[in-house]
Amino acid sequence: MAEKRRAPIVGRYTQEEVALATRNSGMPLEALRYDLTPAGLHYLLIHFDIPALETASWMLRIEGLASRPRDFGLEELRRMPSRTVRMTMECAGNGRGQTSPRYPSMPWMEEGVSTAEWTGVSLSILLNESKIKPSVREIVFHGADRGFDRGIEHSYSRSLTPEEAMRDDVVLAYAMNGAPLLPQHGAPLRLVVPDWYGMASVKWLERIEAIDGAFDGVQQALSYHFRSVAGEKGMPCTRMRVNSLMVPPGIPDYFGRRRTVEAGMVELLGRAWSGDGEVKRVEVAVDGAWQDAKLEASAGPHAWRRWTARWLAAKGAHELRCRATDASGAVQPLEPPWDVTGFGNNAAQKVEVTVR
Ligand SMILES: Nc1nc2c(c(=O)[nH]1)N[C@H]1C(S)=C(S)[C@@H](COP(=O)(O)O)O[C@H]1N2
Ligand SMILES: [Mo]
Repeated sequence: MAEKRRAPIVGRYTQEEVALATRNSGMPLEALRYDLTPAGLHYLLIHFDIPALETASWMLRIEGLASRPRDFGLEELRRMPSRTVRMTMECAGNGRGQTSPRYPSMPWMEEGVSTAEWTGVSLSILLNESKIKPSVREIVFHGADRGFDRGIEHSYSRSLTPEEAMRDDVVLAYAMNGAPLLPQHGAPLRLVVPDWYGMASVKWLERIEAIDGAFDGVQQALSYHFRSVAGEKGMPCTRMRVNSLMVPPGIPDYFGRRRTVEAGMVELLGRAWSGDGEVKRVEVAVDGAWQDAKLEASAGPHAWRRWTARWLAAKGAHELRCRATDASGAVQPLEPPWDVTGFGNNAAQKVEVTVR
């Protein structure tokens, strides 16, 4: 594949980045207060166009190395045993807009994350029914949306190993937060892969293909790799790195978003998550002095965890930060980890505050 990689940018955002940022949308940080992000506040990342799919005529095809390849309609899927997973999903490019030099793409600051309950059929049920052959090495999920990236035309498609695909909580979802899936989130059916960065959760699913090799599609083999220099093969993005955010306290300035807070006791509130084991610790720093925050009970194995901290705010300018540690021992860095494409930036959030 002749890849046309875009040149890195330092400084102001380009018109193309602003256009991507208005088409897609982040979760406003004040929505961190909800356990479940209301559907209209859930972040969105749509590479091409939302495809025009008619639920009545839509079918999901399972094909490739399967002894019983076949099609499923939505009504049939709805009649099968259902499963609901509560899952925090974060875009692998979240935080890219804060790296420098940065890769020209969706310039997320930190709002490319949300939590929803997805209801549908366990993928394993369909894979068992279609009798996937033992020689299968990858399961490919083909979306109906199509376009160009880096000069190559393709449909949005991603793959998983059979081992990942057979996890019970990997679901083909037709509902979100108890309501029918919305067009922008992948209706009539999408894949959801808990613990992984969002790119794995293919929307507008049309076809599932079992293959005996490694899938070489653009979104699998070229995009979504950690690379320290352009051109190298890199390491695929998979599970979400440990991360956390706080609801910025006080009231914002309209244009610069800087916060104004009243002096006195301030209750800080946030969420922490990781795709690599439970969140074990959250710390908050005021002007660089770290203290443990209070972690609330787990909200499920794939969902963010609520935390709170009390801050006796004294008059003046202050910098607030938070950072989480997960069960694997990973802790958020203070500076963005380097990646050419700006993936996996889990650097501790910074909130500038004026206390009056
Ligand atoms: N078919 C298809 N699936 C897709 C995408 C897409 O553009 N097309 N974007 C992916 C990316 S990069 C992310 S982060 C999540 C975002 O899901 P959401 O828009 O429902 O929040 O969907 C993933 N699935
Ligand atoms: Mo993403």
